[in-house]
Order: sequence, then structure tokens, then C-alpha cells
Amino acid sequence: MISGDLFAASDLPSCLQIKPDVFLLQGFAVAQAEILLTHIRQIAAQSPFRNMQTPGGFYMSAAITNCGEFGWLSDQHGYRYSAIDPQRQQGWPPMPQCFYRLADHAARLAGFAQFHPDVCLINRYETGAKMGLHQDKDELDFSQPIVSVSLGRSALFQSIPLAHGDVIVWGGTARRHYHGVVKLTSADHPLTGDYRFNLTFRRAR
Ligand code: MD6
Ligand code: FE
Repeated sequence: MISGDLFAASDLPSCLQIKPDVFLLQGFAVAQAEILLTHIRQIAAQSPFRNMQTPGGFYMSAAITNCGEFGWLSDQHGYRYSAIDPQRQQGWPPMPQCFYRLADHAARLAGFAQFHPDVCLINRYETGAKMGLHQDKDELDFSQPIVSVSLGRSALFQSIPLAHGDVIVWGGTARRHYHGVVKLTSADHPLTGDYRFNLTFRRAR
């Protein structure tokens, strides 16, 4: 039986606009964190995390893999999306239904009712890893937001502290803003140990 309490205001997930067109859903993915981490392990068993080379010849400190129709890649030739994981010479593992549902739900709460991600880029950070200042601009349609899910250890994303289970929806005027992740200092999380994982859902094509 559905009780009135199910729809009490306090049960609605909070969705805070923290900057123009940047929404923070604090703890939104906490309840699903363990199943998400299980899927990440299964994806990585097929398409392993790897430290990709940048066009400048350096290696990224965050290790990356993908699931979905396409995956984001960096190598000496540049940044791009590809339907093929060059490491295994076949497609990326499929995007689990629960990933898709989480991204869709978060996007809706932030006002993006028509988000259709075809990529989930998965970043893995350990102590000392960071993500330099960048724009996400390899996608075709900038009216589609990016939904970002943080798992495990906390990190500072621009001036925003992101904790386990926090979700960011990044769209509209913010979509092409520069951003980065500050170098992680030593700390452990009970579910991920030394690691922080970040899922970013995107529409590439
Ligand atoms: C990270 N995130 O949080 C890296 N990009 O590890 C991103 O680069 C990012 O969280 C675009 C939109 C949301 C993001
Ligand atoms: Fe980004």
C-alpha cells in the first residue's frame, strides 16, 4: 500500500543549484554504491583501467575505462570517442541498466528530461592522481548535460567537495566551462580503499 509518507517533502532527493546550471545531488547514489562498484569491477575485467597518453606525450594520472556504445580516448593523436576499445580490439562493455536509470533520474531532477547518454566514462584516482583543467568538448550536442557520480574517497572538483555518492549535473551555460580535480591526498574509504571512482555520463554522438 502506498502511504502518504512516501511522498513527504523530506523524502524527495535534494537537488541544489550551486552555480549557474550546475546542480549537486548530495548522496544521491549512496544507496546504490555497492552495486555500482560491482558493475565497475565487471566492466574493468573486460576493458581494464589504463593510464592514457595525452597528445602532449604525458600520461594521465587518473586511470580510465568506459562502458556504453562509445568510449572516450586520449592518445598521441588527440582526444576522441570511439566505438572500439583499442586495448581489446572490440566494443566497450555495455552500459548497465542501473547506470542508465541513475543518470536519467539525476538529469530529470535537474530539469533535463531528454538526456540520452551513450557513454559512461569511468575515472579511477589514487593518492597523488588529479585531473588537470579541461573542457568537455568532444561531444556533438552541447544541449545534453553531463551527469557525474563520485564513489569512494572524496575529492575537490573546482571549489566543490565531492563525497561518496554525490552526483553533479552539469549542463546549459556551464557545459563548456573549464574544470578539474585537485590532487588526492592520502585517505581511505571503507568501500574503495585508496580509490576514488568517478562516472561521467555523456551523449557523444
Ligand atoms: C571527476 N569529472 O570528477 C572528473 N566533467 O573525476 C569531470 O571531468 C567532469 O565531473 C564534466 C562534467 C562533470 C564532471
Ligand atoms: Fe570533465
